[in-house]
Amino acid sequence: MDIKHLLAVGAAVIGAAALPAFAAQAPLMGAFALPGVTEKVTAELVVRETGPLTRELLIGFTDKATGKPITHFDEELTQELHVLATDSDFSSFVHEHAGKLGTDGRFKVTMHFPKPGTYHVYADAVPTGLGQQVVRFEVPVEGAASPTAPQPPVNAAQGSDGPYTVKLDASSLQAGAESMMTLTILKDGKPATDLAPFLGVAAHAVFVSTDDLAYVHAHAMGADAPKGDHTSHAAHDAQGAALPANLMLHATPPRAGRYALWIQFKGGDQIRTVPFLVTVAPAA
Ligand SMILES: [Cu+2]
Repeated sequence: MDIKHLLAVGAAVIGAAALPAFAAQAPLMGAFALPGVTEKVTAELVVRETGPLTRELLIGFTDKATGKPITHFDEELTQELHVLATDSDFSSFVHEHAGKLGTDGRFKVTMHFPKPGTYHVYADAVPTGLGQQVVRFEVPVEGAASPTAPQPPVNAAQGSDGPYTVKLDASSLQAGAESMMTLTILKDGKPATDLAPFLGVAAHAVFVSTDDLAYVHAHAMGADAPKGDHTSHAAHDAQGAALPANLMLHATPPRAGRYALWIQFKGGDQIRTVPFLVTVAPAA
C-alpha cells in the first residue's frame, strides 16, 4: 500500500469521525473466497449507510505481489465487478454491479438488502492479468425487519418466482469435477417462450457453500448448444431471439456438502431469482 493510499484511508476515517451523521465504518478486510484458485489480491470495503437497509459499498483491490492498488479490470459477463450477497441463513440474495472503477481506485455499488442481518458479500472481478478473484466480506446491516422477509432455501427439485418455475436436476453434481446440471424454465406451467439474455447469458447460477461459504459462479446455455460454444455464447444470445427453456449448466463445486444456489434469468423484462438448496456428492 503506498503512502497516498494510506493517507486517503486515514482521511476517510477522520472525516467519518467528524461527521457522525454520514458515519463510514473503518474499512472491512476481505477473505479470499474462490477455492482452488491462487489468491493474488487483497480487498477492502467501506460501508456507508444511505437509507433504511440501503448501503453504498466502496471496494478497492490491491495486488498482493506489488502492494499496489489495482486499476485495470477485464469485463466478465458485461461487468467489471459483480457484487453478490446473501445473509447468514441464506434466505436473501442480492446481485449488483458497480460500473467503472472510480477515479479514487475504488468501485462504488449501491445495495438494497431485503432484511437486517449479517451479509456475506462477494466481490467477483477479473483484475487484468490475474484471472478471476473473489473476496468475501462480512457486512452487518441493521434496520427494521420487513414482514415479507424471504425464507431460507429448501431442498426441492423446483422453485418459483412469480409466474416462472425452475425445475432443476442437480443430482450429478460432484466435488472437484466439472458436473452438469439441467434446468427447465416454465411460465404458467409451460416451457417459457419469453426468456432473454441476462448479462450476456441465458441464466446465472451462484453457489455458496453453507459449510464454509465457498463461492462458485456458473452460467447456463441452451441444452441443444454444442459444448464448444460455452465460452463464446454471449455473442450468440442476440437480443430479441427468445432463448430455449431447457438449459444446461456446467459447474465445478470445490467440495462435497450443501450449497445454497440461486438461479437468475430474465423472463419478459424482469430479472427472476429462484433459490435452491443442493447437495454435492463427494469425489468419485
Ligand atoms: Cu453480476
